[in-house]
Amino acid sequence: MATQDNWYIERFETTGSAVGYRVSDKLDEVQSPFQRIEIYQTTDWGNLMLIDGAVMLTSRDNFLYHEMIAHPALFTHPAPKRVVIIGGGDCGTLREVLRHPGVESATQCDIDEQVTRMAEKYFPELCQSNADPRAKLLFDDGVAYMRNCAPGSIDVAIVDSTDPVGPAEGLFNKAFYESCHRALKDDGILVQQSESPLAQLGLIQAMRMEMGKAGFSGFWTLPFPQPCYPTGWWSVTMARKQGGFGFRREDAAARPFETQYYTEALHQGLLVMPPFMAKALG
Ligand code: AG3
Repeated sequence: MATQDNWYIERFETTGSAVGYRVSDKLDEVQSPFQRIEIYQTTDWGNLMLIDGAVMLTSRDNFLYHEMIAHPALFTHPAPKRVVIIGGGDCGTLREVLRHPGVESATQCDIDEQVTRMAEKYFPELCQSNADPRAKLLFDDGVAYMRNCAPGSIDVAIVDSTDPVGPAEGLFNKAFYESCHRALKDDGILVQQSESPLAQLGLIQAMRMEMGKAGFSGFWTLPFPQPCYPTGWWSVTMARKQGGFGFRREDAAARPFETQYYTEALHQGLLVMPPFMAKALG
């Protein structure tokens, strides 16, 4: 809810900090069977989506997150054709994935159809690839979806979830990662949003541990700015069954689509871990 002076503030008790937006209007609110979704119009950041009070995205800065959860993994994989997105109901990740001409199918499985309905209305630019014949939108339990995937059938699995509480809790443990491991081909890649490297290195470490127990052997965490999330700095973590994190640099440089943040040089730089992260993550 917006405060009396028309600022929406998301407070992070554990870090003693907050992120806030001046809002000019409340556009919508729906209580789905899973969560409460609210949409505000802000004075400077376009529309704002909250889920259970947590900022999910703004029109103005979601390109950072969506480019970074999609392109590094897709340019690390030798030839990604079959992509699955768990969560990602706002369709922003799906749009980035479908920019890759080699992708033959991208299936998005979000538990909550209302997130997509709200995105279609208030973030139509994120949904512009939903009618792409390669796109498939499912509204179902992502944990069950991955469990039932044919073994060795997926090139890249992307987990674009909310924080690891509530509906997303089951996406951060060994059982889920085992399903991902089984569903991925041998050269497949799992990539998951992994919260703030400034505030939640312990969580990132725990995720990598659970992924390791599920059979993944290599991990790489990429930090990037994301002003609308706790601490303003965010991360994605990639995991592989085999192989490293060198990427198709030439293909990334020659990408046949525009990006606002991702470049091959930026990606190259992210193969060097900031020392404080290297120290904690090894
Ligand atoms: N997924 C990450 C949301 C986490 C934000 N956490 C918070 N505000 N406390 C966003 C979905 C974008 N496709």
